[in-house]
Parts: sequence; structure tokens; C-alpha cells
Amino acid sequence: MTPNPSKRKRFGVAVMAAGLLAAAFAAHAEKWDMPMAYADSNYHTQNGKAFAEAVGVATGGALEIVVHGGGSLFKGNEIKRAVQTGQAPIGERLLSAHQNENAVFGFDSVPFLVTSFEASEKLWQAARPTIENILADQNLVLLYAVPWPPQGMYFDREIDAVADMAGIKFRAYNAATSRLAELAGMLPVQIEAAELTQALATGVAEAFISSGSTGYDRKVWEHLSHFYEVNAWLPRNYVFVNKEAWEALDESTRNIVRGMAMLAERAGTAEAQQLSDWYVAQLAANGMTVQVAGEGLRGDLEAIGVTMTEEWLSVAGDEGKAIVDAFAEM
Ligand code: PCA
Repeated sequence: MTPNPSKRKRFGVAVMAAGLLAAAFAAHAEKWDMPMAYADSNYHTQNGKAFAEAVGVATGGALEIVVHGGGSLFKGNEIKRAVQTGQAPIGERLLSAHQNENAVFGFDSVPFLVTSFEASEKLWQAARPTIENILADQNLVLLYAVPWPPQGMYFDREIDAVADMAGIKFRAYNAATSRLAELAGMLPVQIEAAELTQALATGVAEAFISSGSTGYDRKVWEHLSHFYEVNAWLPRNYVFVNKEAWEALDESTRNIVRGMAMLAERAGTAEAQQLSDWYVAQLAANGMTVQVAGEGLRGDLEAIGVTMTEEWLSVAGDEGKAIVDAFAEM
């Protein structure tokens, strides 16, 4: 059926009138593009869109945030720089992806430091002021952070011990995942989630560590057969703003954005927790063998975890130690 052109025109006029009206209320309407790296359908991206919409409503249209998901505006590994330099005023990125520039950013990828959402929340409260300060020195304002579900390991075969991993090409998403691969005798290759399906299809990667969420988003059952629940850690995505763009907002707008960011952090965290088991169930429903890592494998990974924890503490210095100490006291 072809749409009625006269109706379309009337609709167009109405939309234009509404637009003029909104513009009259928000005399200095500001538009922010917000690059996000993960799939449009992913809860992080959906939560970012809800945040953007809430800011639009609460500011009466004075600040319009437009989310670009799936790495469509900037790729994951370009987003921080884009926001630092003002090419984008706001963006979202995996926080631990920056641990090669400052080890402290890897606080949420220390193996077995936290293995549950509850502990992850405490660790975030312990780390947040330090992360906020480091970002402030980099021309960035932290708004909110939302965890991924616990990390497990994906393979194309049964794995009973770390010895079974020798020589496997392992997709990494930060320095910790690369180091884990090395210590397990695998070959790490850094790949964004957006390119993961392609990497598995072409054999560039044969295994990886991630949440059930990313396995589900990437339909990983098309390429891999086994998922081992390890609960190695719960990494976070964070949303941040360019400092000049932030300071250009008036105070009441900044307060609204802060308020909506608090809600987004709560809502996104609740969503992650709610979906966590469902994602893993979907892996099984699509034919994968899903199991808790066996005792042998678990023991081997814990030994690697001890090494990685020592290494992280030594490079993350006093700031890193202060986070772990503050967390231990919570
Ligand atoms: N998904 C992201 C990071 C952690 C996760 O669960 C990824 O695999 O890129």
C-alpha cells in the first residue's frame, strides 16, 4: 500500500509546528551525539537511550542526546579520544579498555576479586572517587557506570584444564583478558565486540571470555560449542562527558543530567542482574553445552588469577591498593 501523500504532508506540517513550539520553549536547545560501542539491542545501549530520552523530557528539550549504538559513529576503541577532544560531547566505553594507559582502570577486571553483582556494586563504590579524579585530569566528567554480567569462557571444544587451551586464538577486550590468554598459553588478539562474530567466522579468534550477554548478542552458538561459567569478574561500561561541553551547560541542566545519570546507573544495573541468567539460558537453548567450570579448570584459573592480582597490584600502585583496601572494609 502506498502512503497517502496528502496525509503525509499534513503530518509533516504538524511535526514542524511541534518542533517550532519545542524550540521556542528551549531557546538554546543543545544537541549531543552519544556514541556507544555495543549492539543496539543490548541493555547498555537501551539504557543509554532511556537516559537520553529522560534528559530530553526533564530539560524540556533544552538538551537533546542522540545515541548512536553499535560503534556506528565511533568504534569502541575511538570513543574515549573522541570525547576527550570534543569530537563527541558524550560517549560510553568499557572502562577497563583503558587499563593499558592507567592500570587503575582495570580495577574491575582483577580475577575473582568480585564474582557477584552485590560485590561488584561495593567495589564500584570503593573505586568511583578515584576513577572520577583520573577522568577529570583527562578532561572528562564521569556520569554513570553499569556492569556486565559475570565473565565466563567460550570455546569450540570441551576444556577440562588450562593445559587444554594451548595455542588457541583468544579474543581479548582489555589488557587483563590478553594477560589471561598469555598465562593460559593462548594467543591473544584484541577485537571489539562489534567485530567478534566476523572474527569467529573467519577463525581470527577461536575462544574468548565475556558475559552471557555478549555471547547472546553475537549469536556465538553459530561458531562455538561450549560455555564455562567462571564468574571471573564483572567489568563495567561508563558514560562520560567532555569537560568543556559539561561546563557549557547551565547549572540546572547539569543537575538534571546528574539526576538522570543516577537513575540510569540504578536501572541499568538492575537490568544486568535480571537478564544475567536468562542470557546463559539462551546459550543452552541454542545448543551450546553450558556448565560451571569443573574443579580442575577452576583451580588452574584461580592460580592464574593469583598471578594477575599480584601483577595488577604492583602496577596500579597506591591508588589501586587503596581501592582494594576500601572494598575489603565495606
Ligand atoms: N561484554 C563486553 C565486555 C564484557 C562483556 O561482558 C565484550 O565482550 O566486549
